[in-house]
Amino acid sequence: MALIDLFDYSLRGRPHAPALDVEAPGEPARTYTFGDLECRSNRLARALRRRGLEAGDRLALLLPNRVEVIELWLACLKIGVIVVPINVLYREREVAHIVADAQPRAIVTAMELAGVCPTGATVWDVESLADAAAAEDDDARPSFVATAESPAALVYTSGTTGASKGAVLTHGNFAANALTLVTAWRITERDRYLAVLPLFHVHGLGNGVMCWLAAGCHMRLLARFDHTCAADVFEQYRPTLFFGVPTIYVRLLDIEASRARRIGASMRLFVSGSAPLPAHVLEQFREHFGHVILERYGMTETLMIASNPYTGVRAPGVVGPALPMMALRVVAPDGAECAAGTTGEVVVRGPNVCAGYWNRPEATAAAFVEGWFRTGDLGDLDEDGALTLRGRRSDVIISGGFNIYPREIEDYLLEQPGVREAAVVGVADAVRGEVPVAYLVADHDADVEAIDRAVATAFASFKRPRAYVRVESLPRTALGKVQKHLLPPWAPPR
Ligand code: MCA
Repeated sequence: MALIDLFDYSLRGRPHAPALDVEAPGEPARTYTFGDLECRSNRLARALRRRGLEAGDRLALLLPNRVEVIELWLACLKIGVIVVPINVLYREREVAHIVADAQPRAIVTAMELAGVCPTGATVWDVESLADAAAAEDDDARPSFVATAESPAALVYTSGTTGASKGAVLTHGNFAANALTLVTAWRITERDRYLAVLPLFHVHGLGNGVMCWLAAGCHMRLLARFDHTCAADVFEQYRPTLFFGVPTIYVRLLDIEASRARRIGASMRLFVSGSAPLPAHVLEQFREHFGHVILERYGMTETLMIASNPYTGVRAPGVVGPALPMMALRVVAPDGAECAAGTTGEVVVRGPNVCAGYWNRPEATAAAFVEGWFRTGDLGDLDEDGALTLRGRRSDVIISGGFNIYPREIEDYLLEQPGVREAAVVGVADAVRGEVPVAYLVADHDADVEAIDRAVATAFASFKRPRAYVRVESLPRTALGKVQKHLLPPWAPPR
Protein backbone atom coordinates (compact mmCIF):
# COMPACT_ATOMS: atom_id res chain seq x y z
CA MET A 1 0.00 0.00 0.00
CA ALA A 2 1.03 3.57 -0.56
CA LEU A 3 0.84 6.23 2.10
CA ILE A 4 -1.88 8.12 0.25
CA ASP A 5 -4.17 5.06 0.55
CA LEU A 6 -4.04 5.48 4.32
CA PHE A 7 -4.77 9.21 4.07
CA ASP A 8 -7.66 8.52 1.69
CA TYR A 9 -9.81 7.51 4.65
CA SER A 10 -9.72 11.22 5.45
CA LEU A 11 -9.12 12.92 2.08
CA ARG A 12 -11.82 11.00 0.23
CA GLY A 13 -13.72 9.51 3.14
CA ARG A 14 -14.44 12.79 4.95
CA PRO A 15 -14.26 15.39 2.14
CA HIS A 16 -16.58 17.89 3.82
CA ALA A 17 -15.09 17.67 7.30
CA PRO A 18 -13.03 20.69 8.41
CA ALA A 19 -9.44 19.45 8.39
CA LEU A 20 -7.11 22.32 9.06
CA ASP A 21 -6.94 25.86 10.38
CA VAL A 22 -3.79 27.69 9.39
CA GLU A 23 -2.59 31.25 9.38
CA ALA A 24 -0.71 32.57 6.37
CA PRO A 25 1.71 35.43 7.07
CA GLY A 26 -0.26 38.63 7.57
CA GLU A 27 -3.64 36.99 6.99
CA PRO A 28 -6.38 35.71 9.32
CA ALA A 29 -6.67 31.95 9.89
CA ARG A 30 -8.17 29.99 7.02
CA THR A 31 -10.01 26.69 7.22
CA TYR A 32 -9.57 23.87 4.74
CA THR A 33 -11.67 20.71 4.49
CA PHE A 34 -10.11 17.36 3.64
CA GLY A 35 -11.77 17.72 0.24
CA ASP A 36 -10.07 21.10 -0.27
CA LEU A 37 -6.69 19.56 0.52
CA GLU A 38 -7.37 16.69 -1.88
CA CYS A 39 -8.28 18.98 -4.79
CA ARG A 40 -5.57 21.55 -4.09
CA SER A 41 -2.86 18.90 -3.87
CA ASN A 42 -4.12 17.26 -7.07
CA ARG A 43 -3.72 20.54 -8.90
CA LEU A 44 -0.32 21.04 -7.36
CA ALA A 45 0.73 17.52 -8.42
CA ARG A 46 -0.27 18.41 -11.96
CA ALA A 47 1.66 21.68 -11.77
CA LEU A 48 4.75 19.80 -10.54
CA ARG A 49 4.47 17.33 -13.42
CA ARG A 50 4.11 20.24 -15.82
CA ARG A 51 7.43 21.53 -14.47
CA GLY A 52 8.98 18.21 -15.39
CA LEU A 53 8.97 16.30 -12.11
CA GLU A 54 8.68 12.53 -12.35
CA ALA A 55 8.50 9.64 -9.94
CA GLY A 56 11.85 9.17 -8.19
CA ASP A 57 12.87 12.81 -8.57
CA ARG A 58 13.65 14.71 -5.38
CA LEU A 59 12.04 18.00 -4.45
CA ALA A 60 13.56 19.96 -1.55
CA LEU A 61 11.30 22.01 0.69
CA LEU A 62 12.86 24.90 2.59
CA LEU A 63 9.69 26.25 4.11
CA PRO A 64 8.31 27.33 7.45
CA ASN A 65 5.05 25.74 8.57
CA ARG A 66 2.33 26.78 6.15
CA VAL A 67 -0.47 25.06 4.25
CA GLU A 68 1.67 24.65 1.13
CA VAL A 69 4.01 22.27 2.98
CA ILE A 70 1.11 19.89 3.51
CA GLU A 71 -0.14 20.32 -0.04
CA LEU A 72 3.35 19.75 -1.44
CA TRP A 73 3.71 16.60 0.63
CA LEU A 74 0.40 15.22 -0.62
CA ALA A 75 1.20 16.24 -4.21
CA CYS A 76 4.61 14.54 -4.10
CA LEU A 77 3.15 11.34 -2.62
CA LYS A 78 0.60 11.29 -5.41
CA ILE A 79 3.22 11.37 -8.19
CA GLY A 80 6.06 9.48 -6.51
CA VAL A 81 8.33 12.47 -6.00
CA ILE A 82 10.67 12.16 -2.98
CA VAL A 83 10.44 15.07 -0.55
CA VAL A 84 13.64 16.46 1.00
CA PRO A 85 12.65 18.67 3.95
CA ILE A 86 15.28 21.21 5.04
CA ASN A 87 15.48 22.97 8.41
CA VAL A 88 14.61 26.65 7.91
CA LEU A 89 17.23 27.66 10.47
CA TYR A 90 19.99 26.25 8.29
CA ARG A 91 22.51 28.56 6.64
CA GLU A 92 23.98 28.38 3.17
CA ARG A 93 26.69 25.88 4.04
CA GLU A 94 24.24 23.44 5.64
CA VAL A 95 21.69 23.76 2.83
CA ALA A 96 24.42 23.35 0.18
CA HIS A 97 25.47 20.01 1.67
CA ILE A 98 21.94 18.60 1.51
CA VAL A 99 21.34 19.91 -1.99
CA ALA A 100 24.65 18.49 -3.25
CA ASP A 101 23.83 15.11 -1.71
CA ALA A 102 20.14 14.75 -2.61
CA GLN A 103 20.36 16.44 -6.01
CA PRO A 104 16.80 17.74 -5.95
CA ARG A 105 15.25 18.94 -9.20
CA ALA A 106 14.32 22.15 -7.38
CA ILE A 107 14.11 23.79 -3.97
CA VAL A 108 10.71 25.20 -3.08
CA THR A 109 11.13 28.10 -0.71
CA ALA A 110 9.69 31.39 0.45
CA MET A 111 11.43 34.41 -0.98
CA GLU A 112 12.77 35.53 2.41
CA LEU A 113 14.70 32.22 2.66
CA ALA A 114 15.93 32.07 -0.94
CA GLY A 115 19.22 33.71 0.03
CA VAL A 116 20.53 30.53 1.67
CA CYS A 117 19.93 28.39 -1.45
CA PRO A 118 23.18 27.47 -3.20
CA THR A 119 23.97 29.32 -6.40
CA GLY A 120 23.14 27.24 -9.43
CA ALA A 121 20.27 25.39 -7.75
CA THR A 122 16.80 25.68 -9.26
CA VAL A 123 14.72 27.66 -6.78
CA TRP A 124 10.94 27.86 -6.97
CA ASP A 125 9.03 30.48 -5.05
CA VAL A 126 6.24 28.76 -3.13
CA GLU A 127 3.80 31.55 -3.94
CA SER A 128 4.28 31.33 -7.68
CA LEU A 129 4.07 27.54 -7.50
CA ALA A 130 0.76 27.90 -5.66
CA ASP A 131 -0.45 30.27 -8.38
CA ALA A 132 0.56 27.75 -11.03
CA ALA A 133 -1.40 25.06 -9.18
CA ALA A 134 -4.46 27.31 -8.92
CA ALA A 135 -4.30 27.82 -12.69
CA GLU A 136 -4.57 24.06 -13.37
CA ASP A 137 -8.13 23.43 -14.49
CA ASP A 138 -8.21 19.69 -13.73
CA ASP A 139 -8.39 18.80 -10.06
CA ALA A 140 -8.62 15.02 -10.54
CA ARG A 141 -5.86 12.99 -8.92
CA PRO A 142 -3.07 12.19 -11.40
CA SER A 143 -2.46 8.49 -11.94
CA PHE A 144 0.50 6.92 -10.18
CA VAL A 145 0.92 3.84 -8.03
CA ALA A 146 3.47 3.77 -5.23
CA THR A 147 4.21 0.71 -3.12
CA ALA A 148 5.20 0.41 0.52
CA GLU A 149 8.84 0.26 -0.60
CA SER A 150 8.72 3.48 -2.64
CA PRO A 151 10.82 6.22 -1.02
CA ALA A 152 8.66 9.09 0.23
CA ALA A 153 11.32 11.32 1.78
CA LEU A 154 15.01 11.82 2.43
CA VAL A 155 15.32 13.28 5.89
CA TYR A 156 18.82 14.50 6.69
CA THR A 157 20.37 13.49 9.95
CA SER A 158 23.99 13.57 10.97
CA GLY A 159 25.83 10.48 12.00
CA THR A 160 28.84 10.50 14.29
CA THR A 161 30.96 11.52 11.31
CA GLY A 162 29.42 14.99 11.19
CA ALA A 163 28.36 14.94 7.54
CA SER A 164 24.61 14.65 7.42
CA LYS A 165 23.09 11.75 5.53
CA GLY A 166 19.64 11.33 4.02
CA ALA A 167 17.59 8.64 5.74
CA VAL A 168 15.44 7.07 3.04
CA LEU A 169 11.97 6.87 4.57
CA THR A 170 9.45 4.91 2.53
CA HIS A 171 5.69 5.12 2.14
CA GLY A 172 5.50 1.94 4.24
CA ASN A 173 7.69 3.44 7.02
CA PHE A 174 5.45 6.47 7.43
CA ALA A 175 2.23 4.45 7.10
CA ALA A 176 3.34 1.92 9.73
CA ASN A 177 4.45 4.70 12.07
CA ALA A 178 1.16 6.57 11.75
CA LEU A 179 -0.99 3.46 12.14
CA THR A 180 0.94 2.42 15.23
CA LEU A 181 0.68 5.81 16.91
CA VAL A 182 -2.98 6.32 16.06
CA THR A 183 -3.67 2.97 17.74
CA ALA A 184 -1.28 3.35 20.67
CA TRP A 185 -2.39 6.90 21.51
CA ARG A 186 -6.07 6.38 20.58
CA ILE A 187 -6.19 9.26 18.12
CA THR A 188 -9.60 9.54 16.47
CA GLU A 189 -11.48 11.94 14.22
CA ARG A 190 -12.83 13.61 17.37
CA ASP A 191 -9.37 14.89 18.33
CA ARG A 192 -8.16 18.44 17.90
CA TYR A 193 -4.41 18.50 17.33
CA LEU A 194 -2.45 21.67 17.98
CA ALA A 195 0.61 21.54 15.68
CA VAL A 196 3.52 23.77 16.70
CA LEU A 197 6.51 21.62 15.76
CA PRO A 198 8.41 22.32 12.55
CA LEU A 199 7.29 20.19 9.62
CA PHE A 200 10.86 19.65 8.39
CA HIS A 201 11.52 17.06 11.13
CA VAL A 202 9.87 13.70 11.61
CA HIS A 203 8.38 14.66 14.98
CA GLY A 204 6.13 17.36 13.51
CA LEU A 205 5.74 15.59 10.19
CA GLY A 206 5.76 11.81 10.61
CA ASN A 207 3.99 11.89 13.96
CA GLY A 208 1.98 15.10 13.80
CA VAL A 209 0.80 15.60 10.24
CA MET A 210 0.64 11.93 9.42
CA CYS A 211 -1.39 10.94 12.50
CA TRP A 212 -3.75 13.82 11.73
CA LEU A 213 -4.24 12.62 8.14
CA ALA A 214 -4.54 8.97 9.13
CA ALA A 215 -7.07 9.67 11.89
CA GLY A 216 -8.97 12.41 10.08
CA CYS A 217 -9.05 14.68 13.10
CA HIS A 218 -8.80 18.47 13.09
CA MET A 219 -5.45 20.27 13.13
CA ARG A 220 -4.51 23.83 13.88
CA LEU A 221 -1.10 24.54 12.33
CA LEU A 222 1.04 27.33 13.77
CA ALA A 223 4.05 28.82 12.03
CA ARG A 224 6.06 27.89 15.13
CA PHE A 225 5.83 27.52 18.90
CA ASP A 226 5.85 30.92 20.57
CA HIS A 227 5.84 30.70 24.35
CA THR A 228 4.67 34.30 24.71
CA CYS A 229 1.23 33.48 23.27
CA ALA A 230 0.99 29.74 23.88
CA ALA A 231 -1.66 30.04 26.60
CA ASP A 232 -3.90 32.17 24.36
CA VAL A 233 -3.64 29.66 21.54
CA PHE A 234 -4.55 26.76 23.83
CA GLU A 235 -7.52 28.66 25.23
CA GLN A 236 -8.83 29.72 21.84
CA TYR A 237 -8.38 26.42 20.01
CA ARG A 238 -9.04 24.04 22.91
CA PRO A 239 -6.99 21.17 21.53
CA THR A 240 -7.25 17.61 22.82
CA LEU A 241 -3.87 16.49 21.49
CA PHE A 242 -0.43 18.11 21.64
CA PHE A 243 3.06 16.93 20.67
CA GLY A 244 6.10 18.79 21.99
CA VAL A 245 9.78 18.60 22.80
CA PRO A 246 10.85 19.01 26.45
CA THR A 247 11.82 22.68 25.90
CA ILE A 248 8.21 23.40 24.98
CA TYR A 249 6.94 21.71 28.16
CA VAL A 250 9.43 23.73 30.24
CA ARG A 251 8.07 26.89 28.60
CA LEU A 252 4.44 25.85 29.24
CA LEU A 253 5.21 25.64 32.97
CA ASP A 254 5.32 29.46 32.93
CA ILE A 255 1.57 29.56 32.33
CA GLU A 256 -0.25 30.74 35.43
CA ALA A 257 -1.68 27.83 37.48
CA SER A 258 -5.43 28.47 37.05
CA ARG A 259 -5.07 28.94 33.27
CA ALA A 260 -2.95 25.79 33.09
CA ARG A 261 -5.69 23.83 34.89
CA ARG A 262 -8.31 25.12 32.45
CA ILE A 263 -6.15 24.17 29.47
CA GLY A 264 -5.54 20.74 30.98
CA ALA A 265 -9.26 20.19 31.52
CA SER A 266 -10.03 20.10 27.78
CA MET A 267 -6.86 18.22 26.80
CA ARG A 268 -6.73 14.47 26.29
CA LEU A 269 -3.03 13.76 25.67
CA PHE A 270 0.33 15.55 25.85
CA VAL A 271 3.19 13.64 24.19
CA SER A 272 6.90 14.46 24.55
CA GLY A 273 9.85 13.29 22.48
CA SER A 274 13.06 14.23 20.59
CA ALA A 275 15.04 14.71 23.83
CA PRO A 276 14.90 13.29 27.37
CA LEU A 277 12.07 14.72 29.48
CA PRO A 278 13.46 15.57 32.94
CA ALA A 279 11.52 13.87 35.75
CA HIS A 280 10.93 17.19 37.54
CA VAL A 281 9.31 18.65 34.42
CA LEU A 282 6.96 15.67 34.18
CA GLU A 283 6.08 16.10 37.86
CA GLN A 284 5.58 19.89 37.75
CA PHE A 285 3.51 19.56 34.60
CA ARG A 286 1.26 16.98 36.32
CA GLU A 287 0.70 19.35 39.23
CA HIS A 288 0.14 22.32 36.96
CA PHE A 289 -1.95 20.93 34.10
CA GLY A 290 -3.31 17.74 35.71
CA HIS A 291 -1.76 15.55 32.99
CA VAL A 292 1.06 13.05 33.02
CA ILE A 293 3.00 13.73 29.81
CA LEU A 294 3.38 10.59 27.72
CA GLU A 295 7.06 10.21 26.80
CA ARG A 296 8.07 8.23 23.77
CA TYR A 297 11.31 7.51 21.95
CA GLY A 298 12.22 7.60 18.28
CA MET A 299 14.79 8.65 15.72
CA THR A 300 14.68 10.07 12.22
CA GLU A 301 15.98 6.78 10.80
CA THR A 302 13.55 4.56 12.68
CA LEU A 303 10.57 6.83 13.27
CA MET A 304 8.95 5.83 16.57
CA ILE A 305 10.45 2.97 18.54
CA ALA A 306 8.98 2.88 22.05
CA SER A 307 6.22 4.61 23.96
CA ASN A 308 4.86 4.77 27.46
CA PRO A 309 1.38 3.26 27.63
CA TYR A 310 -1.78 5.28 27.06
CA THR A 311 -3.41 3.51 29.99
CA GLY A 312 -1.17 2.36 32.80
CA VAL A 313 1.84 3.90 34.45
CA ARG A 314 3.84 6.54 32.57
CA ALA A 315 6.99 6.38 34.63
CA PRO A 316 9.40 9.33 34.65
CA GLY A 317 12.67 8.58 32.89
CA VAL A 318 11.24 5.49 31.18
CA VAL A 319 10.35 5.61 27.48
CA GLY A 320 8.25 2.47 27.62
CA PRO A 321 8.14 -0.82 25.75
CA ALA A 322 8.58 -1.18 21.98
CA LEU A 323 5.60 -0.04 19.95
CA PRO A 324 3.53 -2.71 18.20
CA MET A 325 5.33 -4.18 15.16
CA MET A 326 8.69 -2.81 16.36
CA ALA A 327 11.24 -5.19 17.89
CA LEU A 328 13.79 -3.79 20.31
CA ARG A 329 16.84 -5.39 21.90
CA VAL A 330 19.64 -4.18 24.12
CA VAL A 331 22.98 -5.67 23.14
CA ALA A 332 26.54 -5.80 24.48
CA PRO A 333 29.47 -4.69 22.28
CA ASP A 334 29.92 -8.33 21.14
CA GLY A 335 26.28 -8.40 19.96
CA ALA A 336 25.02 -10.66 22.78
CA GLU A 337 21.63 -9.73 24.22
CA CYS A 338 21.87 -8.04 27.63
CA ALA A 339 19.91 -9.35 30.59
CA ALA A 340 17.17 -7.13 32.08
CA GLY A 341 18.73 -4.26 34.02
CA THR A 342 22.04 -4.39 32.11
CA THR A 343 22.92 -1.40 29.95
CA GLY A 344 23.86 -1.89 26.31
CA GLU A 345 23.19 -0.42 22.89
CA VAL A 346 19.58 -0.25 21.72
CA VAL A 347 19.01 -1.95 18.36
CA VAL A 348 15.66 -2.10 16.56
CA ARG A 349 13.94 -3.60 13.58
CA GLY A 350 10.45 -3.33 12.17
CA PRO A 351 8.35 -1.61 9.54
CA ASN A 352 9.17 1.91 10.78
CA VAL A 353 12.92 1.53 10.16
CA CYS A 354 14.29 3.36 7.10
CA ALA A 355 15.64 1.62 4.05
CA GLY A 356 19.14 3.05 4.63
CA TYR A 357 21.01 6.22 3.75
CA TRP A 358 20.71 7.86 0.35
CA ASN A 359 23.62 6.88 -1.90
CA ARG A 360 25.74 5.72 1.04
CA PRO A 361 26.07 1.94 0.98
CA GLU A 362 28.94 1.92 3.51
CA ALA A 363 27.06 4.05 6.02
CA THR A 364 23.98 1.90 5.52
CA ALA A 365 25.98 -1.30 6.02
CA ALA A 366 27.53 0.12 9.19
CA ALA A 367 24.15 1.14 10.59
CA PHE A 368 22.61 -2.34 10.42
CA VAL A 369 23.83 -5.51 12.11
CA GLU A 370 22.06 -8.63 10.83
CA GLY A 371 18.99 -6.59 9.97
CA TRP A 372 18.92 -4.66 13.26
CA PHE A 373 19.39 -0.90 13.14
CA ARG A 374 21.95 0.40 15.64
CA THR A 375 20.45 3.46 17.33
CA GLY A 376 23.68 4.56 19.02
CA ASP A 377 21.66 5.06 22.20
CA LEU A 378 22.44 3.22 25.41
CA GLY A 379 19.70 1.82 27.60
CA ASP A 380 18.35 -1.08 29.57
CA LEU A 381 15.11 -2.99 29.67
CA ASP A 382 13.19 -3.86 32.82
CA GLU A 383 11.51 -7.24 33.41
CA ASP A 384 8.43 -6.04 31.50
CA GLY A 385 10.40 -4.87 28.49
CA ALA A 386 10.16 -1.13 29.22
CA LEU A 387 13.22 0.81 28.06
CA THR A 388 15.17 3.36 30.09
CA LEU A 389 17.70 5.39 28.12
CA ARG A 390 21.07 5.85 29.83
CA GLY A 391 23.01 7.94 27.33
CA ARG A 392 24.34 7.94 23.83
CA ARG A 393 27.14 6.11 22.17
CA SER A 394 27.85 9.17 20.05
CA ASP A 395 28.35 12.64 21.51
CA VAL A 396 25.34 14.26 19.83
CA ILE A 397 24.01 17.30 21.69
CA ILE A 398 20.23 17.89 21.75
CA SER A 399 19.26 21.53 22.19
CA GLY A 400 15.58 22.44 22.17
CA GLY A 401 14.92 19.15 20.37
CA PHE A 402 17.36 19.98 17.55
CA ASN A 403 20.35 17.64 17.14
CA ILE A 404 23.85 19.09 17.02
CA TYR A 405 26.80 16.96 15.92
CA PRO A 406 29.93 18.37 17.62
CA ARG A 407 32.15 17.09 14.86
CA GLU A 408 30.51 19.40 12.31
CA ILE A 409 31.27 22.47 14.45
CA GLU A 410 34.72 21.21 15.50
CA ASP A 411 35.79 20.70 11.89
CA TYR A 412 34.72 24.24 11.07
CA LEU A 413 36.49 25.70 14.12
CA LEU A 414 39.70 23.98 13.04
CA GLU A 415 39.53 25.89 9.75
CA GLN A 416 39.57 29.22 11.61
CA PRO A 417 42.83 31.21 11.93
CA GLY A 418 44.84 30.39 15.02
CA VAL A 419 42.72 27.41 16.14
CA ARG A 420 44.87 24.35 16.81
CA GLU A 421 42.40 22.02 18.49
CA ALA A 422 38.67 22.20 19.19
CA ALA A 423 36.13 20.21 21.16
CA VAL A 424 32.42 20.98 21.36
CA VAL A 425 30.40 19.56 24.25
CA GLY A 426 26.83 19.80 25.53
CA VAL A 427 26.29 21.63 28.81
CA ALA A 428 23.07 21.23 30.79
CA ASP A 429 20.54 24.02 30.28
CA ALA A 430 17.26 24.31 32.18
CA VAL A 431 15.21 25.36 29.14
CA ARG A 432 16.92 23.86 26.09
CA GLY A 433 18.09 20.63 27.78
CA GLU A 434 21.64 21.16 26.54
CA VAL A 435 23.56 23.97 24.85
CA PRO A 436 26.87 23.66 22.97
CA VAL A 437 30.10 25.03 24.43
CA ALA A 438 33.40 25.07 22.51
CA TYR A 439 36.82 24.41 24.02
CA LEU A 440 39.69 25.80 21.98
CA VAL A 441 43.41 25.33 21.99
CA ALA A 442 44.36 28.47 20.08
CA ASP A 443 47.24 30.85 19.45
CA HIS A 444 47.07 33.74 21.88
CA ASP A 445 46.37 36.22 19.08
CA ALA A 446 43.44 34.15 17.77
CA ASP A 447 40.35 36.38 17.57
CA VAL A 448 37.58 34.45 19.32
CA GLU A 449 34.97 37.08 18.55
CA ALA A 450 35.73 36.82 14.85
CA ILE A 451 35.56 33.04 15.11
CA ASP A 452 32.16 33.29 16.78
CA ARG A 453 30.91 35.60 14.04
CA ALA A 454 32.08 33.12 11.41
CA VAL A 455 30.31 30.26 13.20
CA ALA A 456 27.11 32.32 13.46
CA THR A 457 27.19 32.93 9.71
CA ALA A 458 27.91 29.32 8.82
CA PHE A 459 25.46 27.44 11.05
CA ALA A 460 21.91 27.44 12.32
CA SER A 461 21.57 29.53 15.50
CA PHE A 462 21.02 26.51 17.76
CA LYS A 463 24.49 25.17 16.81
CA ARG A 464 26.35 28.33 17.83
CA PRO A 465 28.40 27.67 20.98
CA ARG A 466 27.11 29.50 24.03
CA ALA A 467 30.72 30.10 25.08
CA TYR A 468 34.30 29.55 23.94
CA VAL A 469 36.67 28.31 26.60
CA ARG A 470 40.39 28.54 25.96
CA VAL A 471 42.42 25.64 27.30
CA GLU A 472 46.13 24.78 27.16
CA SER A 473 45.44 21.32 25.72
CA LEU A 474 42.60 18.87 25.27
CA PRO A 475 42.63 15.82 27.54
CA ARG A 476 43.27 12.81 25.32
CA THR A 477 43.57 9.06 25.71
CA ALA A 478 46.80 7.29 24.83
CA LEU A 479 45.28 6.74 21.39
CA GLY A 480 44.65 10.48 20.96
CA LYS A 481 40.85 10.46 21.42
CA VAL A 482 39.56 13.56 23.20
CA GLN A 483 38.12 12.77 26.62
CA LYS A 484 35.39 15.34 26.69
CA HIS A 485 34.25 14.42 30.20
CA LEU A 486 37.63 15.59 31.54
CA LEU A 487 37.33 19.12 30.15
CA PRO A 488 37.02 21.80 32.85
CA PRO A 489 33.33 22.42 33.62
CA TRP A 490 31.76 25.56 32.22
CA ALA A 491 28.85 27.38 33.84
CA PRO A 492 26.92 30.30 32.38
CA PRO A 493 27.77 33.65 33.98
CA ARG A 494 25.03 34.76 36.40
C1 MCA B 1 13.32 27.90 16.99
N1 MCA B 1 13.67 28.95 16.26
C2 MCA B 1 12.93 28.95 15.15
C3 MCA B 1 12.10 27.82 15.22
N2 MCA B 1 12.37 27.20 16.37
N3 MCA B 1 12.90 29.75 14.10
C4 MCA B 1 12.06 29.47 13.12
N4 MCA B 1 11.24 28.41 13.11
C5 MCA B 1 11.23 27.56 14.15
N5 MCA B 1 10.45 26.51 14.12
C6 MCA B 1 14.75 29.87 16.61
C7 MCA B 1 14.35 31.21 17.09
O1 MCA B 1 14.22 32.11 16.04
C8 MCA B 1 15.53 31.57 17.96
O2 MCA B 1 16.63 31.90 17.14
C9 MCA B 1 15.83 30.28 18.63
O3 MCA B 1 15.43 29.28 17.71
C10 MCA B 1 15.14 30.09 19.99
O4 MCA B 1 13.85 30.58 19.92
P1 MCA B 1 12.93 30.86 21.19
O5 MCA B 1 11.75 31.64 20.78
O6 MCA B 1 13.74 31.32 22.34
O7 MCA B 1 12.41 29.44 21.40
P2 MCA B 1 12.18 28.51 22.64
O8 MCA B 1 11.03 29.01 23.46
O9 MCA B 1 13.45 28.23 23.33
O10 MCA B 1 11.71 27.22 21.88
C11 MCA B 1 12.48 26.67 20.88
C12 MCA B 1 11.66 25.57 20.23
C13 MCA B 1 12.51 25.03 19.11
C14 MCA B 1 10.37 26.13 19.70
C15 MCA B 1 11.33 24.49 21.24
O11 MCA B 1 13.74 24.62 19.65
C16 MCA B 1 11.85 23.93 18.34
O12 MCA B 1 10.99 24.15 17.50
N6 MCA B 1 12.23 22.66 18.61
C17 MCA B 1 11.64 21.51 17.96
C18 MCA B 1 12.66 20.73 17.27
C19 MCA B 1 12.06 19.46 16.66
O13 MCA B 1 10.98 19.45 16.13
N7 MCA B 1 12.82 18.37 16.76
C20 MCA B 1 12.39 17.12 16.27
C21 MCA B 1 13.53 16.41 15.63
P3 MCA B 1 17.76 32.92 17.59
O14 MCA B 1 18.53 32.17 18.64
O15 MCA B 1 18.53 33.15 16.33
O16 MCA B 1 17.04 34.12 18.11
S1 MCA B 1 12.96 14.80 15.13
C22 MCA B 1 13.60 13.88 16.37
O17 MCA B 1 14.32 14.33 17.17
C23 MCA B 1 13.23 12.46 16.58
C24 MCA B 1 12.90 11.70 15.42
C25 MCA B 1 12.10 12.33 17.54
O18 MCA B 1 12.10 11.33 18.28
O19 MCA B 1 11.23 13.19 17.53
